[in-house]
Amino acid sequence: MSVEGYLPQDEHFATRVVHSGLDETCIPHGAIVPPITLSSTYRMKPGGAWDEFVYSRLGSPSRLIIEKAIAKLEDGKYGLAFSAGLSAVKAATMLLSAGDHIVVSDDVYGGSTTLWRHHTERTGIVFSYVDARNASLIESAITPQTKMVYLETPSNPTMKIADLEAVVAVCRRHPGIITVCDNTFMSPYFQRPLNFGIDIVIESITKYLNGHSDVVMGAVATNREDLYERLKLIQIDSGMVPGPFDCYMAFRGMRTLHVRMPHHMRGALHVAKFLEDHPHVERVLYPGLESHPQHELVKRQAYGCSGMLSFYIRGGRPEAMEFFRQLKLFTMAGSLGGYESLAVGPTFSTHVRNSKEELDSLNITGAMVRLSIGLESPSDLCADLDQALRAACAERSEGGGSTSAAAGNGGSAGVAE
Ligand code: P1T
Repeated sequence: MSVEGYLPQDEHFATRVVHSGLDETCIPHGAIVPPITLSSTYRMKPGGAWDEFVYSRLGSPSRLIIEKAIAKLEDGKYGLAFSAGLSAVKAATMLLSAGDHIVVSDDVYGGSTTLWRHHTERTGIVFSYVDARNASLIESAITPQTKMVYLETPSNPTMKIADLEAVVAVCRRHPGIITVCDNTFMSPYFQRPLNFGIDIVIESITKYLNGHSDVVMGAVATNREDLYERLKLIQIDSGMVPGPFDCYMAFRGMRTLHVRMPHHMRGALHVAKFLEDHPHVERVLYPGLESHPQHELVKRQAYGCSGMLSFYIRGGRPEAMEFFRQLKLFTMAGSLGGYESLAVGPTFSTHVRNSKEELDSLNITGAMVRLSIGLESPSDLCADLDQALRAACAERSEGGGSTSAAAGNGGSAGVAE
């Protein structure tokens, strides 16, 4: 289903979601649903050779299914599944060696920067963070040692958009640079970066691809055989592989990606417009809104926008904390992309280990709220946000600025039911 004004959706995408991944190797006995193959090891033939599978870390029928499906959904030739989204992030940077330089968009998932700062930098890989909204800043940061440019678009949680075509054009002027794009916030339903010449796409399957908040898993997809071969070795040599049950669950969740995503967008747009007009909201960040500074760009490179949005509550951290306490339908929790709506403050969740200076420079403040809009009725979500905002902000201004412990304990003072 195409969204007006955005790239026209591939009319065969839904069929790929429903059918990709399966062949006779993986579904014996004519079963429609693939079995979960639990075996950790596989029998050798009498001569000492193996058939397709050897040992589960190296590959298993359950994993192969999802890897084939991911490749198809990303418009790629190759897919690889990992034990977590962060394992896929780790695998991409394991392509680099000591002395190599990587240019990263300045606002990426805090877990990715934590991984790099605590575990990757000391291996001798040098990181530069730049505002990837401007491709020329990326170009200025490139040195003879630069081997990778790493993007997240939209970024988590400030929703900045990188111009995929422009970044790829810059990198092609510097042969040897591998371009990577974390596509988790969009999912392949709304954005397929390989079509813009990006070399490696990363997905946290945990999010939209699985869609049910009950699996942690990641993936990479690529069109480049050389990168696939290297990433495959990293995958099997590091052991960052998902188990068969998780593969089954994620594959099952993935089959309805095209049904869920338009509803996430519809809900998020409804909520974003509602928040934009709300007296207790300072600013809304949603690329699907006309007011988003890069709305035209996102329409040129995506098929729509997902259910992810952020906003700044009028006031500061105390108002935000009271707002979280007052929510009834939204659950205060990290993660995203499930059928249920979640709300979280990046400063105490996704970016809890980033420095204050870094958060300040990215405008990730205590007043920032990030929402993952689920599949509930949008009007019910707006009603919940409205009552929580009014309770948090109106009550504080009436009460002279002190947080109401009574309301936090479930009292109803100032809450419009
Ligand atoms: O949690 P895991 O499956 O390892 O995925 C890591 C990851 C990678 N990339 C992006 C853009 C992400 O948002 C994440 C995980 N993010 C959250 C848990 C979160 O609440 O934002």
